[in-house]
Amino acid sequence: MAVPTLHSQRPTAHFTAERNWINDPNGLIQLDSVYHLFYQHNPNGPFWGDMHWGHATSRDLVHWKHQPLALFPDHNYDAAGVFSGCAVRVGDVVYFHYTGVQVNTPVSGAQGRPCLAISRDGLRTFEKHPANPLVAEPPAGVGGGDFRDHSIWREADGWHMAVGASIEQKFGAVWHYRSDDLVKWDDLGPMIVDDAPARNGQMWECPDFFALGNQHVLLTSPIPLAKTISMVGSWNGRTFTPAAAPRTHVYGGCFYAPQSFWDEAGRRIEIGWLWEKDQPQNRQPHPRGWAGAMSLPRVLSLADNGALLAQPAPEIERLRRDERALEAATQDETVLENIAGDYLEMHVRLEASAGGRAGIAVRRSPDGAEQTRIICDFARRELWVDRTHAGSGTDDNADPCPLPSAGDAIDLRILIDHSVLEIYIDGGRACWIDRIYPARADSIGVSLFAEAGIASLQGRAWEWAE
Ligand code: DQQ
Repeated sequence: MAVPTLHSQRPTAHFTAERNWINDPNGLIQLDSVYHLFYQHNPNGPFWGDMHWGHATSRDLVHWKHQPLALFPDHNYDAAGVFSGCAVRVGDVVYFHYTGVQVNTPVSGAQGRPCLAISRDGLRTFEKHPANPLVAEPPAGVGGGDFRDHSIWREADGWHMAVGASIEQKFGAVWHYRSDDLVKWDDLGPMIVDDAPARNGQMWECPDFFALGNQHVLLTSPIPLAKTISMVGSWNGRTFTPAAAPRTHVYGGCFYAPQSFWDEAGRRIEIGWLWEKDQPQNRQPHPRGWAGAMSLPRVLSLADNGALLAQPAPEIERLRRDERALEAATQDETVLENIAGDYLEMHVRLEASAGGRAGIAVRRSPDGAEQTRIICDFARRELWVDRTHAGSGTDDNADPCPLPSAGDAIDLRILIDHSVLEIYIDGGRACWIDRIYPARADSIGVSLFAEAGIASLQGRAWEWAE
């Protein structure tokens, strides 16, 4: 077998900026078959700050083309940053609601207000609206630094907007507005206020709210949890009532601030920001010169039992080359002979003897000194990624992911794109996304291991190529 080329730590199927910093996806929309990804971007350095909106386009959700910067902090009301927001289309006109930050200090926080930019020429130019900021003050009880990020949808009675908020800097909340023209917004009060800040955080950033099947879904990224939570529930036009306590949307501790949109094929597609784990201080320049990646585009759906499912968009399968069968068993560890690399995909069924503990090591050096271990503990009923020997970067003790199904076998779809590892469990019923930075050029091996009992796996694997 040919030795695969070792690429850099920069992912290629996952979007990154050519240089400098990126965070949240913004303004996701498909227009005349072209997908548009806008994103939080500091064009002046590989660290968080000076927020603009970057812009990229794709025809297949796999290959992205960089476009000129879309939104600049060039007005008094957004001088301290063009923060996150969304896009909606009315005929040929696209409306971008974003958070204009006038002042951003550690003391007063980001003084965010809903603002609007409009594109009338197929997303080439963007005009800020003269009525900005569209909402002059945050609602009473919501601090000025705790009011930002937008999700907009249409109902029979007009446009609705959700804004991320906190009540008294204690309870996560989402504020609700309604409009006839996307410019003048009426305050309808909170659509949800959380009452469990110890579990669900204190400020709900980046709400993403949408109908899915006969349910409604709310995704939000609470401060200080550093992760996204999901809720499925019911909507009465004024308030959202989750059917159950919020769930961790993606495990692994680097996926944040996702946004989703309906594409022209009627799919709800989500993209989230993946931060770097080898640069904990996001205000320091990253030595690589670029920082931040987007997750693969993920199709959201509901399972028969109402659980939220996420699966990579099928377009990703176009990267597959040279399908091969995988089959192995071990009481200890066995290196898989017919798959290796830093740009590949495996889809396997992993099985352990009753109550065993087994897993798959990826980005593994031949001597095993460097490796990233995906571990399934069928007794504790948990999966996690052990990054202790994965290379550089912090091991931030991300919470383990509860196994979504019963039994001593699990379906794992593992996608490796250089420094990004995405793992889809049991058909997207759970997901772990991680960042890994092996130092060694020969850390490309894959092994099956058993830590307790016997392990076996069966499945298929592909190297990826553009
Ligand atoms: N990122 C943006 C904010 C948002 C935060 C600023 C979440 O609008 O609340 O870059 O990562």
